[in-house]
Amino acid sequence: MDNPSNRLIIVSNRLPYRIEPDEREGFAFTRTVGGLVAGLEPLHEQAGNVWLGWADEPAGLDEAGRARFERALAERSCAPVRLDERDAELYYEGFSNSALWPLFHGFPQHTRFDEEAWEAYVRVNERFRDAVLELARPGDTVWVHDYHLMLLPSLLREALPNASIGFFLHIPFPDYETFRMLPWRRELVRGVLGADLVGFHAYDYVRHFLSSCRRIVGVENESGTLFADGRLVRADAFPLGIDYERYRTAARKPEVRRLVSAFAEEKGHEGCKVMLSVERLDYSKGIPERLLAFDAFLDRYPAWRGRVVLVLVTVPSRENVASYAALKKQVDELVGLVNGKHSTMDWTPVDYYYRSLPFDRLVSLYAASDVMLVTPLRDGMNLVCKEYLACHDGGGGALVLSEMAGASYELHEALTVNPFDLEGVVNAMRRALEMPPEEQRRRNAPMQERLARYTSQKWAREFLDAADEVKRRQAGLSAHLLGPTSARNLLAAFEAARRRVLLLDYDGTLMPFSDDPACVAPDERLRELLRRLGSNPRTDVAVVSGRDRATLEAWLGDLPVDLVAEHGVWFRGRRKRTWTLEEPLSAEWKDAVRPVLADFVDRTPGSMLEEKDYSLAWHYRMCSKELAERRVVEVKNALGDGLEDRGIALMDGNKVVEAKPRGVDKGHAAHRWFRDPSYGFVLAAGDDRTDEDVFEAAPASAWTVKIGDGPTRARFALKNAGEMRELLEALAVACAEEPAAAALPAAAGRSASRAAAATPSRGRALARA
Ligand code: GDG
Repeated sequence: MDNPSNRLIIVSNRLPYRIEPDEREGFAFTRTVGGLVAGLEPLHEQAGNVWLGWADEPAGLDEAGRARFERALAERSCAPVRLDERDAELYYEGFSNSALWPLFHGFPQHTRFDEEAWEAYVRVNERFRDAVLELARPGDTVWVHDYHLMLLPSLLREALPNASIGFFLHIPFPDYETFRMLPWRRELVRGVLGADLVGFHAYDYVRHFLSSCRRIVGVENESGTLFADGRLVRADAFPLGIDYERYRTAARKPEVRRLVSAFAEEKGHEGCKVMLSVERLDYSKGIPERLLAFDAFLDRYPAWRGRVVLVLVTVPSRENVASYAALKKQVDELVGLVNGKHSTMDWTPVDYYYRSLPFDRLVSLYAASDVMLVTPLRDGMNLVCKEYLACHDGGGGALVLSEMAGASYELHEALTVNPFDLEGVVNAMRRALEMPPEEQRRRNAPMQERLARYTSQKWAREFLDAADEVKRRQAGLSAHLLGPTSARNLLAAFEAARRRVLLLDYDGTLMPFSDDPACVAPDERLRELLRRLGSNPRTDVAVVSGRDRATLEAWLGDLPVDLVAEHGVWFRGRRKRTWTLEEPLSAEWKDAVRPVLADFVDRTPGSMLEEKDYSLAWHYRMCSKELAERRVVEVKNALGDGLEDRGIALMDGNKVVEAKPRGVDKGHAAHRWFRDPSYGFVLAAGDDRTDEDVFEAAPASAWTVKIGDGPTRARFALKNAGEMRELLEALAVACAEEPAAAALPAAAGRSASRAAAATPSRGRALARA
């Protein structure tokens, strides 16, 4: 976003305008208020930036009216996404607000999982993708908002691999135990991981998200940095603020002060205090619980009867969702109950409104209220409490705030309550009503200072700066990736060499990982590829693996390739086809180690023991990371000293600890080829810790390639096994183009560019060239 010609495309479910029918024009636009809009408004107003969201055309417009409508949208830099009516209903009410909203807020009883609604959610996310693609230009930043569009980042990523894409979730991200109830949990996590930067209101939500990434799709993180499909992604907390100045100044406007006085006169007669609550009518906001607490308060402290009014403003919301209609009925009844029970001839305890208020009216209510009750059962952030404080800048006011709102992380000077603890809420109501003005100011001042500093505008700026930073870090990393130039050079070196050797790890390099190691038999395409490369008279191929020899033989034994099993214990040449021990070894030690590892398998659900001829491997790919980390230390402590005396070493691999004879490693095994000077081209590729031994042992001129992310001694990196496959395909194509008498160095001088031009399916790494 540093370059002003690069635009920001803001994408959210709705546009920042309410579009309503209007008799004269056919439609009327009203700016919606709220934190999201306030934060993004200044950015949206910058030339070129666009806001994209679902907006239906008002009914009954003629052609001229429709043209006027389009113009009105364009003048406001808005791009509408039109949705099929049935899809819109299923996506919005059926999935977003009946599955995601309740589950993410911890209300499984209101959660409905419906396959048809999910399918509509997918379709609508795709519809949004198409709309963004129509607009997006190279260099644009796309910022996707909220739970309605969790698939959009990865849908966009597929189409625009290098685009800058941010995602912000405005609601809580639930803990793993809750999130995993979703039948489509994998798709949603994957969907979000298409972004470069994933933002949440609070660090706890970041933690939960990272935990789901790890446990659901196996993507680990290091302090919030993840590698998803080889691409760096960051997840972090960006607590949304408010447009502080807007509320502060509004509360001082003469017309608002007049409303405040009128209100105070009406409600505050004879010293009657006002407690206020304002929110959308939503079960997450804890409205019935608040009413019950108020009822209990009036029972417990009768002296307050007639001296306090609860002004309860509930804004209509999602009325077509059944649980919301039921809540409306419940709140109506409770208000009736409390008023029926406590009212007197000249005092009604609950002043209840079911409507949205104009901005000035809302601000005057904030300013006139002695106590603000914000007691949601769960709330991503909650802006109302922040707005209340802004309207009391320089004055008093007491804020009762739920610990379950994201805002409570920042506003700890408020009277914080557990909204499920009725007694606690009752006590907080009393303390707030009786709080001396001096204490009110002392508590509010530091909160107001922070809110005035970290505004919604600052929030937006920080998010976009952080997204830029991710792009810079990605660029730094890709310098190491095998880019087009290096790929061209590699191919040229391959073609030029009279003899060449390819040393290839198996798991994670030739085949992607699977939870079950037995399930990664080579597919026919891979076998064919190895056959083509291995049959080339100038090319030797060796699969250098930690696998046992029986498996390697069953999967690859008929191919013209050398095999190394158990990290170098066994060698099997392509011609003799018999296994030989690289050096004499003993397996007696296994009897002592086996029961110890078996014990760890029993104590660590999801782990398993693999027995090979000369090694024992304890795999923990399927275990929870926290537990595995502890157990790895314990395994090493339990085995450590005793093993050393027997000449056995413990080796860390990819989600595996392996006990094996010391000195046996892939690096030693690779010397067989490295010491042969006739190889003019050496390629060694692997993804694991154990492949680092090969990279270390390789001659400086070798093309060492690490598959995946993380620190490595290899000179180059490819993102995943898929890209490795593409590289091998390109080499196989180059082999096929060589003349039949290819054993001769005749082809050595051929230019790589000619080969590159002749090989259309060279794979992405090379195709970029
Ligand atoms: C979601 C998350 C997160 C309310 N009544 C009236 C009115 N409002 C305005 C408030 C405030 C906004 O609506 C409500 O924002 P909240 O943050 O309190 O709650 P949600 O609508 O649930 O918003 C929430 C937020 O997204 C932003 O990320 O904080 O956790 O649930 O700005 O002032 N405005 C007017 N009349 C009303 O009657 N004019």
